Amino acid sequence: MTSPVRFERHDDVLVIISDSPPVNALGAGVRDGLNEGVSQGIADPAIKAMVIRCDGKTFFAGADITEFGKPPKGASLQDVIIMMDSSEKPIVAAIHGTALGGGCEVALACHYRVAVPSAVMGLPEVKLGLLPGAGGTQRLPRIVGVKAAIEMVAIGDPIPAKKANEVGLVDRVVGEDSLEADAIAFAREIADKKPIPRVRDKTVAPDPDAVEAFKQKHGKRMRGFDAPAANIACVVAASELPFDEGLKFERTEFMKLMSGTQSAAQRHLFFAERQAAKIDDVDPKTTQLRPINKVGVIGAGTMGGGISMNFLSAGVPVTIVEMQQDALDRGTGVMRKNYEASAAKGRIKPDAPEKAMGLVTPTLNLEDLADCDLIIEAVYENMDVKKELFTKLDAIAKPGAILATNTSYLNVDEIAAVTKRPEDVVGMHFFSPANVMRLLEVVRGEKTAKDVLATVMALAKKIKKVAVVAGVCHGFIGNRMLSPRQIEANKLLMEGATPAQIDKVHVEFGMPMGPFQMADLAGVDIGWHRDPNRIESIRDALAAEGRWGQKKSAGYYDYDEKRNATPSPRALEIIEEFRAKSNLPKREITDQEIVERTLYTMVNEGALILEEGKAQRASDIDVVWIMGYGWPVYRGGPMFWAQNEVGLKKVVEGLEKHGFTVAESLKTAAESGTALK
Ligand code: T1G
Repeated sequence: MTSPVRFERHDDVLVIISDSPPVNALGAGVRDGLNEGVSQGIADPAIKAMVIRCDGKTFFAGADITEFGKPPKGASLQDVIIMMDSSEKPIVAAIHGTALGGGCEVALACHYRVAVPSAVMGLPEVKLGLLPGAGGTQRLPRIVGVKAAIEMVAIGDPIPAKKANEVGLVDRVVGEDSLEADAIAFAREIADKKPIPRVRDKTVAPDPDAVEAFKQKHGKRMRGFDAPAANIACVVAASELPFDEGLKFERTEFMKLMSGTQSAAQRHLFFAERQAAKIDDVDPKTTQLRPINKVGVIGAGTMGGGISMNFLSAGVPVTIVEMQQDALDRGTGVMRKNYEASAAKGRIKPDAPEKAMGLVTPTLNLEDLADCDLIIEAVYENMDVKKELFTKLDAIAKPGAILATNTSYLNVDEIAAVTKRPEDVVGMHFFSPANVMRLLEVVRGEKTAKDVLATVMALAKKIKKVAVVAGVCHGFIGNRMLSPRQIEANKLLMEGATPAQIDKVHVEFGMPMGPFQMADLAGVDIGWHRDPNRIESIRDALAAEGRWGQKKSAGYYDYDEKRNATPSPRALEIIEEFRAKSNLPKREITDQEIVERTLYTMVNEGALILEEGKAQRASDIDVVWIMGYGWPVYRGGPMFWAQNEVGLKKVVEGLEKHGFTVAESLKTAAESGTALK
């Protein structure tokens, strides 16, 4: 098999080129090729310097993640890097695209680095539950210092070439279109410079204050993760240990993470997120997408405004429709305020709010949507209301316009059936706040056309959403699994558990909040029948007493003016009063029972969803729950967690112990030791 790495001699400079699409991942072939190329350059007396670069869209974007967990093949990245580092002839890294992870470490092992302006460099291993395993945690701080290094490795975001040049990570920013020529010229410039600069020869001063400050600032987002602390420990080691001992420390910490469940979960998510974008029976390469140059959004409330912002931020004009002028003004006002708040925090450019709002056309007339390529409704969650609206849209929208509903639960086929164009109807279920949450459930109706699906999936990527295709069923994927969790949580209250106990189990598990904290946030009165005399559940009893959650400073919990929650004696009284009426015996509930009844039941529902074909694959379900509900990334999603952390046999036993009917596919998978697909 031909090597993905070739060598080209330019007089006294040897250029070593990797051509391994899609991202020049440092797989065995690339490592062997690098090894061979550098060895040749060192051995060849005519060669005075070397340049390493990549063809395609990027410099090495890291180790080949698909190789992890498999028997190692070819030269190890560590060995290649040691050989590069020790070379008596200078090596120049010529960087474009995304020099990430092992790619950045290869660049750090070079003696010089040049980059095009659009290049970025980073060590994102922490996002995979890992740390740079080829010297990155030891070399990076020796260039940029402890403070900057911790930011880069413990958060994992890349930095642009200009910034890299400012902090010394890149020696020169060269021409965007003349990387190779400029890198060769640079190599000639430095070929005879002595001593050859080796990052390993530098030292880095300890900076305990920076370490402490980082932990203070980012402690919350690091909660539950193993990798961030390990990355920080390695950077600290770089400031305290000689280089080779620091390398050993890094290796030990790397192997600990690599063998843990968290990294397996985070690597699973990396591929799951990309897999979710693929529709098994729709080939994006042969499917002509519909052009989406103008979007219509009906409803300027929280959802409609948030949905609109996604398109406006991507530069797509939006016509936003409301029934009343004051609602329209309020909606666009909230959008402007959100943009201005982001600009004030430096999250977007100062002129971004004006640019985005300049693309909005507010109107009270549905007819103004006639020229839109995609119309998304975010009106009241009621089937009659939606049907009436889609009947009107069918008459107004131009031929070929995609008609999307943002419904969270309702039957998309039923909505499509009122139109003469069911093939143009699709569900686009955004998650609140719609301009923040990355998940988009794309609900595929029975008649939804393939080009409509492909168009919406491509559009999702453009507006930076992670789209997952769901089939038509009550609650699609995410909310359908939320349902058994809520039912069991409510039953557990009736049997003696408290909101605080149940929520604590979920928060300690890694969820951002538990079921009752979520109810108070969303509103205890959401979906309530509004009859204070009709008390059929604990929720009714709370709502009847005006305990509607955070917005009323009282729900399942009491809230102070800063919305800090404390267990509520009154809520516990209400629960006890209602419970007593049911004659249900009150008993001690264990945390394990709460896990089994609220989380195992979610997995069971996920198995049913797969059986019914309402999700394409188990990993899609994981993506939904991580991106839409805050399932802890380091547990890989409900289906991954059940299979890899708990074990399906244990899940089935737990469900049967509490009398649940176990999904056939779950039982079969548990018995046969296979995975849910
Ligand atoms: N290994 C294997 N495959 C990879 C890959 C990688 N590192 N990166 C991307 N791919 C695949 C991806 O699955 C997809 O495949 C295709 O390439 C295009 O990716 C020792 C241990 C580089 C910014 O974490 O961040 O180095 O779906 O859709 O949007 O210290 O890919 O087409 O079949 O994402 O243009 C560290 C991970 C690894 C970088 C490009 N490196 N990659 O984004 O394309 S660990 C990373 C990315 C490591 C060392 C440690 C992005 C990208 P398919 P894509 P993109």
